[in-house]
Amino acid sequence: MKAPILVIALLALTGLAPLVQASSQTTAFDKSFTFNNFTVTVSGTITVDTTAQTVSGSITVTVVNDTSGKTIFSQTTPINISFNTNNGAHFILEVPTFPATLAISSSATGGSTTSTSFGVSKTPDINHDGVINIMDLTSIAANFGTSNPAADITADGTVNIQDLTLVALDFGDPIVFV
Ligand SMILES: [Ca+2]
Repeated sequence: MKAPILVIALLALTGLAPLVQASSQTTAFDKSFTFNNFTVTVSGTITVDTTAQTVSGSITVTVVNDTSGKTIFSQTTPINISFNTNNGAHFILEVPTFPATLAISSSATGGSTTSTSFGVSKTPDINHDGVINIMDLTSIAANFGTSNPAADITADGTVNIQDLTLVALDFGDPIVFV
């Protein structure tokens, strides 16, 4: 007598499943950060598809010089990134500001809820070869304890464990040039 009940239960679950968790969800965001005398604003819309394993959408990055009040950078960039681990992608938005190239370390995660997170620093691609790898970790190590601004990517005045940790966190991540 249990079998029919099980069938009904399974049918009910099958009907509910698509409502509980869609594979593709879109989220909007608008966040501002203060870094190294700049105000950096990151806004846009991102869709995370956990079936296709893609992150897509567009992100607008605006950088204002806090001293002059002038907008020194403003650009909207399309995002199309594939991922094959976890429920989302981690990527770097590289912003061609002068004298330091800024980077926005970005995460977009799907699943039951879609979320984004961002953090601003100088670019962790210290030698500017388009990849974040052992060469960049070596640059941090070689300048450890100094005030070399190229390796002080957190801009706190000293090349230290925080810079090393940031490069390690961003290691191998795709770089999107905005
Ligand atoms: Ca590099």
